Amino acid sequence: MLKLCGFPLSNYYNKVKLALLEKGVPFEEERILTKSADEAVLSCTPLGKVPFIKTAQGPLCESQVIIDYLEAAYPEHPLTPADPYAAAKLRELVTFIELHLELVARELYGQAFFGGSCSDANKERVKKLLDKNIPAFKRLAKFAPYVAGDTFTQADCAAWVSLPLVAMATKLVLGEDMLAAHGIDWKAYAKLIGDRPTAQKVAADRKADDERTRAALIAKG
Ligand SMILES: N[C@@H](CCC(=O)N[C@@H](CS)C(=O)NCC(=O)O)C(=O)O
Repeated sequence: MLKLCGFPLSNYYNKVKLALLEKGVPFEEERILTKSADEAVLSCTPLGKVPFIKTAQGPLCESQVIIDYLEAAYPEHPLTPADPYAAAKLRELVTFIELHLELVARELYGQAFFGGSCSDANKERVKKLLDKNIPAFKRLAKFAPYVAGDTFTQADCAAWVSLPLVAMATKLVLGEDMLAAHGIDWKAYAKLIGDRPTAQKVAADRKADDERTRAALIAKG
C-alpha cells in the first residue's frame, strides 16, 4: 500500500494527505521527521524535506509532484480538470500560493511558531515581497467559493494548509494579518474547506500530533 511519510504538523504533508483522502486512495502513514541524516530517508527525499511517498515502484518527494502523480495513477475522483489549459491554470495558482506566498512567509515561522527570531531587515524584505505578491495572487484566485472556482481542486489542498500560516505568521511577526489587510477573507475560506470530513480528519490528526509532541517535550524537561 502507498505510504505517506512525514508528520502531521507539516502543511505540505497535510496538503498531500488531504488530496489522498479526497481521492479515496488507500494509504498508510509513516512518521519521518525533517533534517534526517539517515541514508534510507535521504534516498527518498534528498533534502530531507517532508512529505514524500513510497509507492510500489519507488519513492517520490515534493508535494506538487506527488499530487500530480496521484492524479495520473488514481484518476478516480479527479482534483484537476482534464483540459490541459485549465489544469495548467490550477498549477499556476498553486505556484502562486506556495512559491510567492508560503515560501516568502516561511521566513517568519521561526519567530512566529518556534521561539526563534527574525531580523528587522528580513521582516522588511518579507513585508515588501508580500505587499507585491498578495495582490498578484488575488488576480488569480477566485474564492467562488473554492480557490480556483466552483469546484474543490488540488489548489484547495494547497491553499487550505498554507493560507492560514501566511496570515498567522504575518500577524504574529509583522503585527498585521497581511492576507486580511489585502482583503482576503481566508477565515471564511478555511472554514468552508475545514468543514469537509476529510479536512476534519487532517486537522484532528494534526492537533493530536501537536499535543503528543508538547507532552513529550514536557516529559523530557
Ligand atoms: N517544496 C516542498 C516543501 C516541503 C517543505 O518545506 N516541508 C517542510 C515541512 S512543512 C520541511 O521538510 N522542512 C525541513 C527543511 O526544509 O529542511 C514540497 O512541496 O514538498
